[in-house]
Amino acid sequence: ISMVQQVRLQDIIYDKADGEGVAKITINRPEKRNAFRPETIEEIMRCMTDARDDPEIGVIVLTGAGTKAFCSGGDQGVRGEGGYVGPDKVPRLNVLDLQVQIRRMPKPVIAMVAGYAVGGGNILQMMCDITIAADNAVFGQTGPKVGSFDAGYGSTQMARLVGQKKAREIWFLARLYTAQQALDMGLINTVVPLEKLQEETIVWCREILRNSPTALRVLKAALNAAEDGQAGLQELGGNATLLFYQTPEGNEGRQAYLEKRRPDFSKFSRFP
Ligand code: 2NE
Repeated sequence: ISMVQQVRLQDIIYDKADGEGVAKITINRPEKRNAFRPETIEEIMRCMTDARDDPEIGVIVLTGAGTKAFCSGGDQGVRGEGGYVGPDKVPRLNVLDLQVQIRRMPKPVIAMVAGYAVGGGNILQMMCDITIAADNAVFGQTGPKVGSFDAGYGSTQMARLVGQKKAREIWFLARLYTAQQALDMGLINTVVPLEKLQEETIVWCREILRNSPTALRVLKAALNAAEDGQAGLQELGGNATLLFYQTPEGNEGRQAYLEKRRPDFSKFSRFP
């Protein structure tokens, strides 16, 4: 039996089970359909950083408490002029930082969606590498109805997932879509009965965890790089450095510097 470590923060729950390799971040504001406020995002980002740094963790699951919602986007009750306002009274759109953090996370992030994934909540599931949805899931953008939009990843990533025509429909009409419709348009990866959602997510996590972590990390960086321009190449390039630092050739340079001698790279082959 693995020990579950659970940390309950103000707006989220963070779970890690010993030896399982999975970290789970649950937005815990079910009375607001798991809408996020600045504190929610700050807490998620803190746990994402912990999961990234923890060598035991190979997959991160992002989800919402209860079965009614994954996340209903920004909490309109704390929306001020210029962003969402927390205890420090500063208006923030820090969900954009979380989107980037998920994008750059060198481990797969899975969205486990029951109920509504709308507005900024739909964008969060789009930023995840894989989305597993329950058959009661509902997806869509409400921004144009409530005077909001995401003209960053919320638009560009959506168009890449579902195509330009469909992305324009989703944003311009602000309709809601069933899990099956979302699957058919390429917005998510699979739909399962609600009562099987956790079980199916664990199956996907375990399959991923059996695979080479380095292969997964470089593949994610490569899939990002094709879309992310200079930032994407920086991420992919960082992986090349990480691998090079593990080679005798890379270490010859460091060793020579420390020994105050000229490096001898002659023994390393020039591959065709
Ligand atoms: C999610 C949805 C469709 C659910 O409908 P339903 O009927 O199941 O629940 P209900 O009764 O609407 O909601 C239950 C409680 O949750 C609150 C509601 O106000 C309600 O509170 P009480 O009346 O019981 O006190 N609630 C739900 N979503 C909330 C939210 N986002 N903010 C604050 N309170 C919320 C339905 O609730 C809905 O349409 N919600 C609003 C979705 C929305 O417009 N989200 C914001 C989009 S903009 C955004 O996320 C964004 C962006 O575009 C760019 C940057 C950053 C963020």
